[in-house]
Amino acid sequence: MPETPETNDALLTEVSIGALSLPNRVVMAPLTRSRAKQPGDVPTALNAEYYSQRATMGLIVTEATYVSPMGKGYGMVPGIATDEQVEGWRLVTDAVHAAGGRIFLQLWHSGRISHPDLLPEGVDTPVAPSAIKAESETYTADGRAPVAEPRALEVSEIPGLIEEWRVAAANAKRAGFDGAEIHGANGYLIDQFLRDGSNTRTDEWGGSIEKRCRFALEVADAVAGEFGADRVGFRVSPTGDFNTMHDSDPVATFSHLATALGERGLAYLHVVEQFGGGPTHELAGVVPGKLRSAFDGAYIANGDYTPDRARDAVASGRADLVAFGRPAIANPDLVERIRLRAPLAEADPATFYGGTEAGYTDYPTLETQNA
Ligand code: 8OZ
Repeated sequence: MPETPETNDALLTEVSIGALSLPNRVVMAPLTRSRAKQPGDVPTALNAEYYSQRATMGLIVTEATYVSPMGKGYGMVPGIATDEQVEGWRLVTDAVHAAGGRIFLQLWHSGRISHPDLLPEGVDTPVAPSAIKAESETYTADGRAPVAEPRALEVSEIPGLIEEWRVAAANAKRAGFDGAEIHGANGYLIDQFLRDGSNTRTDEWGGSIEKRCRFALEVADAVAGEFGADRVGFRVSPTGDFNTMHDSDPVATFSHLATALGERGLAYLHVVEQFGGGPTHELAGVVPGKLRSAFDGAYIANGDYTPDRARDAVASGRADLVAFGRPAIANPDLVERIRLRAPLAEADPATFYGGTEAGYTDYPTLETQNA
């Protein structure tokens, strides 16, 4: 009998990561869509519909979700800090589970990537390891705006910040998530501590690689304390320059971090190998292999992957799973299209951030498109 496509597709084999058994290796990448209910930054039934439409993907990682109002980096993004937000997320987890899926909440603090209009009443200045402004733009209800200059965190404030991540993880558990992904990528607070372009501290939270990794590892311990390490993942972008990020030695910095996260028994390391459409770092070809061998757990690759490149990465052992961003926006039935080797629809950037169902829940499946 001829082999059917699915029997030889490396992306469509089962895999265990940490405490979870997944039916395939296709991950929905975390994607900011800025459609939470205002005021309050609360997830709604529309968000539940969007995620549940995508429940055939082996694992869904939600959009970046702030752990505290000081960590809100863009307009209309959701949080996991209030009871109303927990109840909103409960709609999402119930809908995804009813559709047979699994979903992790991405826990996030944007640090210096923020703006006075996004911060709590009376606060004008975002926080960061060091008072170094990024050359980035954010968006508020009034449109695009440069991010503010941050102030450097006092040593005395840092334990309270880690506690916010722990509370957020407890809230995520209460909301019914299967686990949490810690956002340590793309130039937000954790990444600002990790890399020496944004962390110039000379106390116990900066300087050596060990000290720059301390914040990330204490957050990982706090989140793992709530969910169990085998339900926690961690996302990094070692060679990404988004949000004015730079490190003098990404191999050393991120190998140290990956080893330490592996020792803690985290379920997976999620690596942004290439930022969508961005420039390629001179070490982009080297770092993934180093991190894959440093980390004792599953490796999720991300960054401009097509199904063919993803199959190749899994079949060759370079990755255990692959996370898709833009293809997951435009193809709710991405897994079925991979199975059939059908063409993928293109996502429309005009509807990435903000708005309602247009460009959000109205992308057709092969079945609805041909009906
Ligand atoms: C682009 C626009 C808005 C948010 C990230 C949270 O890079 C983001 C993000 C990116 O992780």
